[in-house]
Amino acid sequence: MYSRARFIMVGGFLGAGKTTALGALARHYSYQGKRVGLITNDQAENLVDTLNLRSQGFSVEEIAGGCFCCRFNSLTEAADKLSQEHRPDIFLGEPVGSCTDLLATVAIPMKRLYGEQFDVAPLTVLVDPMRARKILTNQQRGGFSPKVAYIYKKQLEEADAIAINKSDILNDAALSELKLLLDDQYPEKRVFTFSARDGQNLESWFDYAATEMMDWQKTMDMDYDIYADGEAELGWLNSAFKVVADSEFDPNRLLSEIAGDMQERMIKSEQEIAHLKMTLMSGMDIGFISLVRNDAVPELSQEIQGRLQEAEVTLNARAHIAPEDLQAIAERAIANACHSQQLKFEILSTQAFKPARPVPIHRMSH
Ligand SMILES: Nc1nc2c(ncn2[C@@H]2O[C@H](COP(=O)(O)OP(=O)(O)OP(=O)(O)O)[C@@H](O)[C@H]2O)c(=O)[nH]1
Ligand SMILES: [Mg+2]
Repeated sequence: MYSRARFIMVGGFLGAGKTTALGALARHYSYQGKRVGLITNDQAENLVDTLNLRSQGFSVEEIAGGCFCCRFNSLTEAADKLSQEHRPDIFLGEPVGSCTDLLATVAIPMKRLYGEQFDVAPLTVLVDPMRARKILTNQQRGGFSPKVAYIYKKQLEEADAIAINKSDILNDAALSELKLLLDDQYPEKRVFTFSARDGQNLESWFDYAATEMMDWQKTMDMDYDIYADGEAELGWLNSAFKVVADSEFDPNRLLSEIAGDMQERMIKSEQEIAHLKMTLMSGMDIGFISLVRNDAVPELSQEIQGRLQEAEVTLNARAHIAPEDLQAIAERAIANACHSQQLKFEILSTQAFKPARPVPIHRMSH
């Protein structure tokens, strides 16, 4: 008889740093000799996050085609698949960044239906401090509509713990201001502050996620009409394309130029980027770039050393814009960046859409 595995979900809005934090959590538990399995999730396939976590050597299952709540059976199937292959002690799940009501639709059903297999950890919700400050102080709701801001705030409301991520970009005054805002609007929540990317101040959160219990008595009202409308105001684009050069090209420049061009066009059309991310792969080489707000700088979180002759790029963009406009902006940016290094490109797949209304398989209270 095996002991129960722990299921840890880390939520938070698009670009808050969930994948980065889950990578750090997975490394931490692996160093302790525990087996870890990760489950990524999106509305469509071809995920930058899956490529990212697999490239770090972790076992990852991807659930595409809807959020955990709408694909609850796929979530448990993914856990079974990981169990057969690796028998993880710890499952780490990353819900879609525009998803909320996770307590009622994922955590409680997991406990009620699969409580013998899984011990469900408390829900930590990460925030990007710049975006949180704008939304909590209502500054044009951080570039988003009231309905998207509703989803953002519901994510925080249902959290057992809120983690202020990216502490490395905050000075002491800004951090105190954000803590006061959270304390005022979400009193009595446990608050962590860390930098998942730099590995700063993570220890107490690692311990919390590994040992504490979820508050099962909490309940949260949800207006599924506002939730669905809010999600439908976001445009989603998952695409993949191939580039080939006659001679060699600079892959980091290609990623930076596409991200920079898309950012300029989004700013010009006054539409807010939620998260634009790309992976460029060629043989064993892999590079990542990410842009989390219109007013941020694209971050090449992993550069490729040297020049390449060909590569495949996976692009995932989520923004407050109509999907067809997002696709047009991406295609223009890809064409321009390829032209600037005289590359030929071929689009391999494109999915551009608004997320469909969430219809949870289960919605339970304790
Ligand atoms: N400065 C800083 N950047 C960070 C930190 N953690 C994550 N990031 C950056 O934030 C960006 C988004 O990080 P992800 O981990 O992909 O965010 P996510 O929440 O998984 O995003 P989605 O899956 O698209 O919702 C990347 O450029 C990361 O490198 C941090 O602690 N400090
Ligand atoms: Mg992610």
